[in-house]
Amino acid sequence: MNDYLSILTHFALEGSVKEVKPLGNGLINDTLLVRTDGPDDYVLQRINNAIFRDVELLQHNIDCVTRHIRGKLVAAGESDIDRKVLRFLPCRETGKSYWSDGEAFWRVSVFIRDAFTYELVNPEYSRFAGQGFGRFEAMLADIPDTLGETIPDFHNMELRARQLRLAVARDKVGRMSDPEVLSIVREMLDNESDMCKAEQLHREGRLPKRICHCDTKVNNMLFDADGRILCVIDLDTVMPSYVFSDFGDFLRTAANPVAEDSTELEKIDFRMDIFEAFAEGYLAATKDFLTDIERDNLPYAACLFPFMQAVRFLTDYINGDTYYKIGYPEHNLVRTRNQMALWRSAMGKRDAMVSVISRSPSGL
Ligand code: GN1
Ligand code: MG
Repeated sequence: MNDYLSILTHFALEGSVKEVKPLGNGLINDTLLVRTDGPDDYVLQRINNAIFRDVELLQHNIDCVTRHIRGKLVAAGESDIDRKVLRFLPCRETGKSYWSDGEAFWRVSVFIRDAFTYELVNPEYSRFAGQGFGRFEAMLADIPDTLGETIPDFHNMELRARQLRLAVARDKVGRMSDPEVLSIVREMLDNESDMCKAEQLHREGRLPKRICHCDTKVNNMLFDADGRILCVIDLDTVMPSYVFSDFGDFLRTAANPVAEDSTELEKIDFRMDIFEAFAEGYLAATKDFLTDIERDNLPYAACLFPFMQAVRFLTDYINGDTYYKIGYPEHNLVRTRNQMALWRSAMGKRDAMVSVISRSPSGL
């Protein structure tokens, strides 16, 4: 607590701190809730600068995005804006939106009151989420600033496949001797070229990069008590990417009836009702900018993300668990099995997804 208090002295909090406790279940940063006796509580985060190597760029992206969205909300006459876009406190000494002692990097944002996160959503909430992410992308379509890639090639499937092959070749901790691992690797490599379609389209000049959130998992979204989306949180990965990122990553978490590390594989079934509702909300909100190629490939995006996530989890497992936080030694393998089961289920419904998209009114 004392360490946290001394970090917090670098930010102009209102009120005095009553309690600091862990918040959420992110796999990358350390996140804490700071309760005060003032009007607001706060979120204190230690930015994982082993993963986000350019914190200056990361915070630049976040500053630009939150400023731009705030401006749009003000112009639209929205109320309750502090619950609809994140607000970061400036560092007292530098005025920047983070503080560093040269080693660790910290930032503080205002905690959004009366907001709920979900691990599972129903179709109604899924439609709101589709609108919410679609609007997020639409609002950022005219951002005047140049944003950088906070993790270069973050959702580049070709790169993720190369990283898997490298991990397999090095086999640093001997996990390739497990026949199950080998067989999953084979299945992944057999499907590599289909799943790398986005990079191919991009090279052909047929698929643009736009500013996307890139971590639209369902628990990165805040809903109000009526189930309407308030805002999206966890903006570290907001960067230029394909729209597939936001569409695919939401469904990866929301259309899975169980958590991404559940061992109840028999319950995994890619939920078409969630897909349909999300697609409807998303297509309505993005109709002014989405191209035909982007729209027609949304079913591919829904398959790509469980696949890419499985490749990333398995790569980390083979590398000896250096990237994702784990709770037990097999955690990344368990996550891999889960995401592969979801991917197989989604692949079986790919044609059905294509029909949903093609009969969608905003798709005409
Ligand atoms: C990481 O930190 P968290 O849990 O929001 C990861 C995402 C993965 C996700 C899997 C920077 O996000 O890409 O989809 O874990 N973020 C980064 O749960 O790698
Ligand atoms: Mg995240």
